[in-house]
Amino acid sequence: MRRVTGLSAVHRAVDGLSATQLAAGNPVNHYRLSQVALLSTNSNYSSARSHWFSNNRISENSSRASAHAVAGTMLFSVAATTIVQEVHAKEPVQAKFRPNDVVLYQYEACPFCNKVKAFLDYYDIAYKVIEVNPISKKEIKWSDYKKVPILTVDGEHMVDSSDIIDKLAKRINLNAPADSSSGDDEEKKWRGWVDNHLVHILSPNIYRSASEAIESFDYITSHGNFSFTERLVAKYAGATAMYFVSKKLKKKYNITDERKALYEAAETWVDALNGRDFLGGVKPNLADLAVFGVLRPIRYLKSGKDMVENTRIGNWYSRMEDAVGAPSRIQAQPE
Ligand SMILES: N[C@@H](CCC(=O)N[C@@H](CS)C(=O)NCC(=O)O)C(=O)O
Repeated sequence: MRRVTGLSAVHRAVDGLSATQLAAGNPVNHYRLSQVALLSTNSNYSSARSHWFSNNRISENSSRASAHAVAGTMLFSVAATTIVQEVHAKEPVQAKFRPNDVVLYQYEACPFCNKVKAFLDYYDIAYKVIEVNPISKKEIKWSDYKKVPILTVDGEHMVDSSDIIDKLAKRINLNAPADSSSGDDEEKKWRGWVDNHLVHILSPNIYRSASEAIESFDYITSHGNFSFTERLVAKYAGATAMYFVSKKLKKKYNITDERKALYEAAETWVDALNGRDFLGGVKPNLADLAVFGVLRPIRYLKSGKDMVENTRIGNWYSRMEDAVGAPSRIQAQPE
């Protein structure tokens, strides 16, 4: 696992937060900001104190009391630095493998799109986002494939989140021989579990009741690309429609109690970790990124909060938030 210093973690986190993201009040960013505040408190404290310490070293007249204070301060600084150094870090790609122009066509709250973003963020690959209007889909008129995510990488079109990630992994030379271990089958198995099981539990949970459906659509419409009227209509019409659709999905995927299914899935995942920090061991693998990615849009909705309160998944989720770090998203040029 790579370690980072407190200050570089703070800089990365702050750098990655654009003004719009901050203004949007994204709950994930709230979490990240509170972490940044915590980290920067420690870092500023230690650097301010070290400065103070060096000034005092110049003085010939430092008293015994101030020497004690300095010693205490240094101890604090060392302790603070040690805590900060436990941060799990991103895994930037070697410059020669880094793609130049990456554009993600997405819905902000779509679990498949968030799976791709978790990969891009963790590997620190800069990408532009085009938010697709789910009603007109005019942003993807050029494409025969009408779902999201769609990723264009230096002009190559990629579709379907798992295929996109496979292609990107190859492109950035992830599966270099030194990396391939007996863990590969396990990684594949759990990536399949995300696509074939975990994602199907999400909709029945976020649209479980009228109030949860409205909460979800409030999030979707405030983060998505909707016109003013569409936003008003979509919030209530969408919530009502999805409330009923989610009951159908429950039947289709044989789910009797959606919350129980979500908690069971979270516990199954923690069992799979088998005491490791990540399924990948000391750092996340593609299965960690997939589980994290699809859970990210629900984490701060009622269902996600319930999941963290009622299962053991919270510690792993926090480690993933640290490892994936701030978004590597960059501003798309206006057309
Ligand atoms: N298997 C695809 C599923 C993609 C998918 O179903 N995306 C949804 C959004 S979450 C979609 O675009 N649905 C069609 C629509 O909105 O019209 C993947 O993994 O990318």
